[in-house]
Amino acid sequence: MIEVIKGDITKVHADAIVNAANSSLLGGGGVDGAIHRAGGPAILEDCRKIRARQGECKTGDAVITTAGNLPAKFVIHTVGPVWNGGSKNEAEKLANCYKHSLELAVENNCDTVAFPNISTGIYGYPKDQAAEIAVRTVTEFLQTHKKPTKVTFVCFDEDSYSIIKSLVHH
Ligand code: AR6
Repeated sequence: MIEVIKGDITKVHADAIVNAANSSLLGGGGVDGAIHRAGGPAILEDCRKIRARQGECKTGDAVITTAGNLPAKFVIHTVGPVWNGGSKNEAEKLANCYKHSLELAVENNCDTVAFPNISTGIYGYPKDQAAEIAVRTVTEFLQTHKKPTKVTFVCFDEDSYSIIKSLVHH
């Protein structure tokens, strides 16, 4: 099932929450900053280990770490595309963020996963187009996999909340 809520993802009790990170995996502003602040240094420590092992995280890919002090068990860090007008494969890259995050959640036995609205803040992806991709990709995944059983879209602002909500209830 898909649930849509308005709020702060750092407060959500899901098996995994997803972070809208950047390729460095070393933190930033927006939801990334909030997750590292609330989760504490254990998350950054894991991110550094991943970087040492594989280097940067490519756009559309995802990696998993501890959730530190957060109520979630894991944080899945995915790197959304920067909006560049739409002709730079942004849509495919954004869909990959959702798909790869869900695959990683399944590999780690996560039954509940919470997503922020990836790329729609600092990276400038138009909210309506991003929402359509998010809802379509998650819906397809849930239809073709047994797990996770619940995906929550955690919307920080009223606009994103009403856009996602209208797409999910069709
Ligand atoms: N809980 C849920 N959603 C949030 C929260 C929160 N606590 N805080 C912000 N949002 P953004 P991006 C929403 O900018 O566009 C960082 O510097 C926000 O309103 O966090 O993918 C990274 O390091 C928006 O709807 O991520 C990267 O450099 C959504 O989260 C860059 O920003 C995503 O906004 C990534 O940019």
